[in-house]
Amino acid sequence: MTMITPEQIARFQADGAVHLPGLFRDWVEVIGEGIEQNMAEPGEYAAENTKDGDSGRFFDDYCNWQRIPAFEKVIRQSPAAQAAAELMQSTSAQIFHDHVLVKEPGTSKPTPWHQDAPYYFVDGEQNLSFWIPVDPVRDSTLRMIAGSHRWEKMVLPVRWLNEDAFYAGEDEYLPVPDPDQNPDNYNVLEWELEPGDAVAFHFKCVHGARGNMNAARRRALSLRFLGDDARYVTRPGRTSPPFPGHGMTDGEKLREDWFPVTYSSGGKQMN
Ligand SMILES: O=C(O)CCC(=O)C(=O)O
Repeated sequence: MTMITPEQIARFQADGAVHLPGLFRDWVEVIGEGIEQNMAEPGEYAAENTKDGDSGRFFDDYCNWQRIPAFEKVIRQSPAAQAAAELMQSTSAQIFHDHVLVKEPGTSKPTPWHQDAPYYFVDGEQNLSFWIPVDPVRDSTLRMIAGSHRWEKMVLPVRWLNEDAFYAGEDEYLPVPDPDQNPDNYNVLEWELEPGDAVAFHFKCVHGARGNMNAARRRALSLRFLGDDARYVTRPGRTSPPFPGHGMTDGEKLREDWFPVTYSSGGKQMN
C-alpha cells in the first residue's frame, strides 16, 4: 500500500517541499519522549544557537538515534522510510541522521536561510528530510523557497550562531537569499502545522524559520533519508554532521553499517 499520493509526489518533485498532514499522527508521543531524552542527555554535537542579546533558547542536536530508543523506533517502524522512498521515487530509503530542533517560548533567533546539501557529504538528487513538529506551529513554522532545489549553484552555508561562512571559498556559492527583503523574487511556501504533520523537503531546497515569540514551545524532529543515487562527496572542509572516521571516498554509496537501509521496495520495512 502506498503512503503518499501522486499529487504529493508531484508537489515534492516540482517545489522541493510538500506538506504531509498527519503522516506522523500516531508518533507524536514517541517523538516527544525522544526529544525530552535528547535535551536531558545532550550528545557531543548539541548546540545552543542564541547569543547575548537574543531572548529564549534555540537548542539543536543530531546523530543520536542509536542511543535514543524512541528515535530508533520512529526511524524503523513509522511510515517515514517508505514515505521517503515514494517521494524520492527511489527503490530504497537509507537513514542519514536525526536532528532535534527546539525553540523555547520567546526565542528571537530566526533559523538562517540555508540549504542542507552543502553541509552534507552527500551528492545525488534522491534525498529528503521530514521536519516533524510535536507542538502546533504557526508563524514559527519552516519556510521553503519553492523550486530552489533546482538552482544551478548552491547557497553559501553559514554557521547558525554568527551567520559567518561555514567553508572558505565564498565565491563558489550563491549569496544567502533574503526573501523577506525581495518578496517578488521568491515563492515562499509555509504551512501552519499540527503535531504529527510533516514537511518533506529536498536537501537542496532553501529553507529557514522565524523565531518563536509565542508562549508555547516549538519542538521538532527532522529525519533525513537518502535514496538510490546518494553517493559520498568530499566538501571543502569538515561537514555537518562530521561523522569522524567514516572512511568513505568520493562516489561510494554511504556505508550501510552506519547508515542502514530501512526500507526497500522489495516491499518491506527492514528492521
Ligand atoms: O527547525 C528549524 O528552525 C530549522 C530546521 C532545519 O533547518 C532542518 O530541519 O533542516
